[in-house]
Amino acid sequence: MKRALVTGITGQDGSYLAEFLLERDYEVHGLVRRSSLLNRSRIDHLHDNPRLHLHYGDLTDGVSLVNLVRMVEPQEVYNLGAMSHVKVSFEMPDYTASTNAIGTLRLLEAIHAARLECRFYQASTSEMFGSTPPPQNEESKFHPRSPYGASKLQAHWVTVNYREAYGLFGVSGILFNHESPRRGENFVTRKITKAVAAIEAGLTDHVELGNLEAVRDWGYAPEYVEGMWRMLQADEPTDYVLATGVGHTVRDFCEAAFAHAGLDWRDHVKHNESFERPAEVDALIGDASKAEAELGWKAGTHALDLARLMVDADREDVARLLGEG
Ligand code: NAP
Ligand code: G4F
Repeated sequence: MKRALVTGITGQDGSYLAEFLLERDYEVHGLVRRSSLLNRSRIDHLHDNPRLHLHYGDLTDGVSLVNLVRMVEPQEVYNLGAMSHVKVSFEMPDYTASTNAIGTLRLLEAIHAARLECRFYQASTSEMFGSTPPPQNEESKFHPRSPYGASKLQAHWVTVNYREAYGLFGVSGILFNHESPRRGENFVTRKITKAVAAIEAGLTDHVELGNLEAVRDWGYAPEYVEGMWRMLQADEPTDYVLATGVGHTVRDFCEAAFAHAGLDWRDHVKHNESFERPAEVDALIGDASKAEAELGWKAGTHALDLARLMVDADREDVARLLGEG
């Protein structure tokens, strides 16, 4: 039985990855942060699985990482934990760098110090490309536009460095935006689909958004976690882009989500400049041909289908809440 350690297991991707690994008979160890209220709703349904083990720790606490790596002795480590919100990273740059950049270094050093034969996945991001025009692939220039993007770029290079310096099987997965009904509620897709469901149910009449012109390449999170796993099963460690290859504006996503409920987005979307960023990433559209050729990975769900799928899931949530009321 393989043992995997997953940081960020309570997040969108961590929850899908935990499901995926448990289905493949892995023993899964997840790092969870202490909080005053339990924050595990995305993995509650896995709670009774005897192969799932949760441990307190934090990417800002090197000792917890050293102890955890020594205790678990994982064959695969997936470093998904991060302060993952681009706008918030402008408000918390120090914490963002400590968690995302130095946290990755702490984890890699814990693995190196334990002299473990273990494969390491780093959750890198298309935000590292920043202002480089699309299409972006593994060879494109990095030019991050936020403390988040810069922190992830440092983590990317640290992963490459441990691969080159110590022969670690370290992989940096450069993933473009991927969404799902489990997406955090303050990312734009989920904010929109949740608003559509609430407006349809008469709970509110509008949603406030920032820049509608940004272009993103939105894929479906469960497909992307399979791509992460495939990267760690490859013969050689290298870096891969995962993306759908199709770009849409935030406006397009709004239009599709509202239209799915028979609504016109222009009647319900208000502009609020406080949701704009000090520096925007205008367009991210990925070229995942390397992942397709070497891993047999290809995105199957595209943005506008995703908008409909997420609206349906949020409708069910609203119906359940109203039923309970
Ligand atoms: P997410 O839903 O925001 O989940 C982030 C996870 O990191 C949560 O489990 C969170 O714990 C944990 N975390 C935050 N700070 C931590 C710390 N100091 N120590 C330990 N854990 C910490 O993010 P996601 O969408 O699943 O993304 C997963 C990873 O992929 C992230 O690294 C993200 O930056 C990267 N990524 C995401 C996308 C995307 O489109 N989703 C694209 C490219 C890269 P709590 O639950 O306690 O907050
Ligand atoms: O949904 P977003 O916040 O995602 P963003 O900034 O692209 O970052 C996500 O994808 C990255 C991969 O490229 C990940 F690394 C990162 O962790 C995260 O998962 O914003 C998408 C776009 C932006 O251009 C933003 O300016 O939507 C625009 N937007 C417009 N109004 C808004 C809003 N974004 C948010 N969050 N909230 C708004 O009201």
